Amino acid sequence: MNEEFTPRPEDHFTFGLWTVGNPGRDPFGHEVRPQLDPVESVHRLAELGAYGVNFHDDDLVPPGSSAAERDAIVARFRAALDQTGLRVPMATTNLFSRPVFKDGAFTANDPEVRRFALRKTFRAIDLGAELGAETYVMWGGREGVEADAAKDARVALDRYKEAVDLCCEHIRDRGHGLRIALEPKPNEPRGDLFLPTVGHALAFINELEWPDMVGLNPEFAHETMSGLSFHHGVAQALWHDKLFHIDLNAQRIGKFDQDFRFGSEGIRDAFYTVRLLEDAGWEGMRHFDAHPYRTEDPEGVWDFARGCMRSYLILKAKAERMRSDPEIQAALRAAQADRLAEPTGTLAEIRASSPDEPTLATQGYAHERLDQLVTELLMGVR
Ligand code: GLT
Ligand code: MN
Ligand code: MN
Repeated sequence: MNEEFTPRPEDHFTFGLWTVGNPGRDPFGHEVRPQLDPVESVHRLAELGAYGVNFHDDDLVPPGSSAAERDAIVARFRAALDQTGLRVPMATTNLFSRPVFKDGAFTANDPEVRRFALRKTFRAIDLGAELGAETYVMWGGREGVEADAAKDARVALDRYKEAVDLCCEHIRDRGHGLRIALEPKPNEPRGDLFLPTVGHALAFINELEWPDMVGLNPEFAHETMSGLSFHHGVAQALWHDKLFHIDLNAQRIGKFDQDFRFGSEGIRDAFYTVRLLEDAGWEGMRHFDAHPYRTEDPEGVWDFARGCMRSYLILKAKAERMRSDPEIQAALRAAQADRLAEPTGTLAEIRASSPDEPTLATQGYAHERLDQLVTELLMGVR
């Protein structure tokens, strides 16, 4: 194995307990792998060179645990973190698995369900903060609807805002240093989910009580399910200074939420995403929210985890190569790529200018040459 692509903690790679611990259940079939002990995940991920591990409340502390059981589980988990140096940069709440959330959590019609969801979330926020998390991810898996007659989408957004504001208030009141990252998704498990894309979520943040505390956790699979360019969504989140976290995986348009190993599908968008994050000098966590194929046995899980990180590092090396490749750089000049950074001018300058349409209309941008060169770089012949 090439040394150059060996992950190290400074690469900031993280996994969820629910990712490597995914037992391979799907809507048509049962679990194919035994339950994985979170402490074993900590040790294996640390050995592979990851930086951290994230979790839903229920991934770490099984629902129904007593206070004493919770404390014992957390103490044992913390000991594994201390022993390995692995960190917990992000935490979240499971507001989708239990039957109580079938009509939503924060946007459930029944206020008692909403209060139950918020109390569960407050506890998960406290648990995350206790283990050092700086980001709290909010994925509204059940915030949506199938029967549109049953829920007014505008009122549901009132309730969604109310819930996010209450979570911010709880964080402030407790003095936690956490920021919230909303994770958009168009559908699955509900027919339609609220805050379906990066754009919807960005607009929603402007209506919140503490917009500075809330940003985004875009996921490769989720934007791709909508047929959108993931890296454009990430670029816009960065542009608004709202990229708080990122979920990397792989997905083909038009399929179910595949959550495949990063780089296994959509390699071009994956490449441009890595290049974007690296060019931007983004310091956040490169989190892999992906599942091993259902065909893997327990050992194959670690091939999956290694593969996610290795593909990121290979794409990062490709991005560096793109910067130093003279032919690609010449093609970029022919495309006038650098000139996009030139401001267009003041109102007076533009009024006084005389752009010559016929000349401008006939110029070529040499995109065929440029794109072929980048394609060949990705195909490994450059
Ligand atoms: C769930 C979902 C993911 C979210 C996780 C956080 S859980 O696996 O498919 O996209 O990021 O709640
Ligand atoms: Mn997903
Ligand atoms: Mn995700």
